[in-house]
Amino acid sequence: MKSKKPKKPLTIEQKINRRTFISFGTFAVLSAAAYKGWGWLKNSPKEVRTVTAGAKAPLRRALNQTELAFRRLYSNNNLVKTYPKDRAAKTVRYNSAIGLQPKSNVENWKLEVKKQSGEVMNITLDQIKSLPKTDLIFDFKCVEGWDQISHWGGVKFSDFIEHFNLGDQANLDYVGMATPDKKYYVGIDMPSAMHPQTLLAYEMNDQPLIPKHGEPLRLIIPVKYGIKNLKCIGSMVFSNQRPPDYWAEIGYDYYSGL
Ligand SMILES: Nc1nc2c(c(=O)[nH]1)N[C@H]1C(S)=C(S)[C@@H](COP(=O)(O)O)O[C@H]1N2
Ligand SMILES: [Mo]
Repeated sequence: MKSKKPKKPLTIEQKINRRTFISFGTFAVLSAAAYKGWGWLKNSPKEVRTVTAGAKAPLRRALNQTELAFRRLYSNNNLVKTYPKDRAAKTVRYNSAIGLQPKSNVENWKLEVKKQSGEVMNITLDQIKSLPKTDLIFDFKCVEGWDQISHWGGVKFSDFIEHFNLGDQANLDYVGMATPDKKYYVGIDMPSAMHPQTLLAYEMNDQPLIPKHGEPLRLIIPVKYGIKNLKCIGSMVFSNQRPPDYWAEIGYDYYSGL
């Protein structure tokens, strides 16, 4: 057997060259992989346009997985932080008015509730006001970047469900809500709707809601961004499919959780 030639120690320059080679080599391989990955994503089909739109299918899959992970992490046992009444803003910010009625129409207002079977219930404001009232003072957050501590009063969505014997409907995956003219609409996953701090609110700062804040009844759902807090609810629908959602249709996150 041939004896092994004793290795000559590398000179400093050789060492540097070798390192440089390895670094550049690694960089080239990773770049190629990134480029290929990008190409794959670029050429992959877009999601089927339904209630969400605009994302590549693999990205939507990833987003939906992320949503699931967050849903599991933030169960209904987690309460949003609340504040004493004196911290609530006296002048409450007002933001956007899609679907709000030009003329106040409280006298004729009714909440239309559509069950999965197609059966429709019409509920009056007085019926809703006859349920126990819950007050909530929390930090309302809009995706546009502002937040404000505000004070709302109304009926817990979960109390509403119980009182009107809608328990079977609450076993479905989603509830959709829309303004009377259907111009603004949101879809809410049932666990968030049934969260103990979700309200069908008819008061702000102990006063009946004024038109620009959603008279006579609005959704206050502190586990979501402002976009989901529909002002002026006209109808409600229960289903296992995602109900249409105004902002999700133009690319915002369907879940919009905090
Ligand atoms: N009907 C209706 N509800 C709506 C909106 C809207 O344009 N129309 N805007 C949403 C957004 S983006 C926010 S931040 C809040 C703002 O509620 P506020 O005007 O009472 O502050 O309402 C939400 N609910
Ligand atoms: Mo918003």
